[in-house]
Amino acid sequence: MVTMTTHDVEIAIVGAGFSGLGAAIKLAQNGFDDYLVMDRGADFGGTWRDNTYPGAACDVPSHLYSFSFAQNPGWSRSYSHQPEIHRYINDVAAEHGIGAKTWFGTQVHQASWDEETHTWVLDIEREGEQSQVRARHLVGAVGPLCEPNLPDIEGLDSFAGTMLHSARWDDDYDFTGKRVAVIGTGASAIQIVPQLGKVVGHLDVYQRTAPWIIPRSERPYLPVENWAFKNVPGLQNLIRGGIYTANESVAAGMTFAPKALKPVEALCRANIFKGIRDRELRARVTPTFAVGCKRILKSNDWYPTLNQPNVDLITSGIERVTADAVVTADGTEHPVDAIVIATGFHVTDSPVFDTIHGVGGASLAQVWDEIGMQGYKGTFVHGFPNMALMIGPSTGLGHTSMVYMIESQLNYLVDYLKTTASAGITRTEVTATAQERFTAGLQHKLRNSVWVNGGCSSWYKDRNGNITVLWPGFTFSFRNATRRFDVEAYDVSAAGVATV
Ligand code: N01
Repeated sequence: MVTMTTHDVEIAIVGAGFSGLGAAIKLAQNGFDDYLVMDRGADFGGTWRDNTYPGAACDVPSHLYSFSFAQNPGWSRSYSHQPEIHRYINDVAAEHGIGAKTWFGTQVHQASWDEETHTWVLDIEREGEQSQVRARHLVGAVGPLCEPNLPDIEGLDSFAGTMLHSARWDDDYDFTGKRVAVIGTGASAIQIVPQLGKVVGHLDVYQRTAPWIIPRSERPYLPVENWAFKNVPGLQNLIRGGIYTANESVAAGMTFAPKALKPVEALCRANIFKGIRDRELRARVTPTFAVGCKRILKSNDWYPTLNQPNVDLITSGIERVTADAVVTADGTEHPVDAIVIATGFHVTDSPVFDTIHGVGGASLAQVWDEIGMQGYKGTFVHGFPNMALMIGPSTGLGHTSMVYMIESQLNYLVDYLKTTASAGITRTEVTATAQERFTAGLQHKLRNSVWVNGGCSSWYKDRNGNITVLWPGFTFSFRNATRRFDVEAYDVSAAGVATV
């Protein structure tokens, strides 16, 4: 009989992107040194490591899209591109020595709650070897945008050319002169298409729903600005604060007063008017839902690319794919050498949910299948003791930096660990009542939001049409809600001892 090696650790962190790295740093800073980070990839960065498609960049300004405790005076542009963000994350990890406690190339196949010992048992595979990690606390930090979603299109499997998902790019594939199809017109596609449009022979862009797009005010920083960011005390904080405040005003429109988004719509319409001369094309790129219902995109080169003679915007739906072509509903065959799938991610139906088993062995997928993706303060889930989910249910944003939300969760996580450690608590489970009340409060706020009433379908909604991904309202209210670990919302006990 083969005995499996078990590694014991106090805190297991799965995922080494912004949130997993942030968790490791905050734990170390607060004296919780017995942690282990695991990630299937080869370095830090998560989504910013995996999304290497041409043009990948952030649509939150650089100074806000970074840790408040690791500000970067050296950002080269007002909006950062993927290689620079990836580098930043790895630099921060190195500065804090997190690599020493991180296992890369490690796939976590399953995580199961062990009621007898009040621990999580993780079945992992590292360098081809199966083993287990046993941890008192589990921090799930894989992020919501990690599992590519392939569209359910007849014949897609039979395509004989090259097929790439935006988040699984092949840097070696040469698009020069090729006939290429891009499926999707979301945040990823609008960055990919202008880059491909420069090199391909012909590009077909398959649009199911036109997105709202505002101009992107990106520019390189001047050396004098970088000098000032580095040397003028408080300047970066001032900039972060300014961007943060401006973004929060959009939150009000999205959640409480959708009419307040009218100026944003006017900006988008002016962007279309300026970018596209052809009336018929203008009509096809003009969205028919309320601005803000889906993520508002930022681009200066999307519309100009659609005007190019080598680019076609195809709005007749895709009927099927053959070995060498995309066939549209109007019966036209569009021959292609490569298909780029930019259809997003499994967010509310992530396969990761099947791999986490809580009390009684029920998986997160089974539990959420019944009640929808819900949790408490975006972090803890009833039925899954001692497990904190970073960017968990109801923490997503349509208007500002996720790093702010992550840092709020980190406050909560650290206070949870301090509270339970000092009281000798080994099992902490949010009560069903606390979770239900919290969820009901969110759904109440959401009922007037543009995400619900804006007339669109989006990845913000689950299969029942409920918004379980987004935080409704201002992010400072999430910061306030997570400032202190409110142990009274939890059932707590110590190993071998009844509920205390
Ligand atoms: O994915 P999406 P994404 N046939 O789900 C279409 C973040 N991000 O990867 O709108 C044809 O938004 C779908 O059409 P429709 C950001 O949070 C950020 O682009 O459903 N089309 C849509 O057009 C973002 O929101 C950045 O009708 C199909 C597209 O595919 C999130 O990641 C950059 C289809 C999917 O859009 C996801 O963005 C990139 C089908 N069967 C990503 N199925 C920045 O910071 C889907 N579609 C800039």
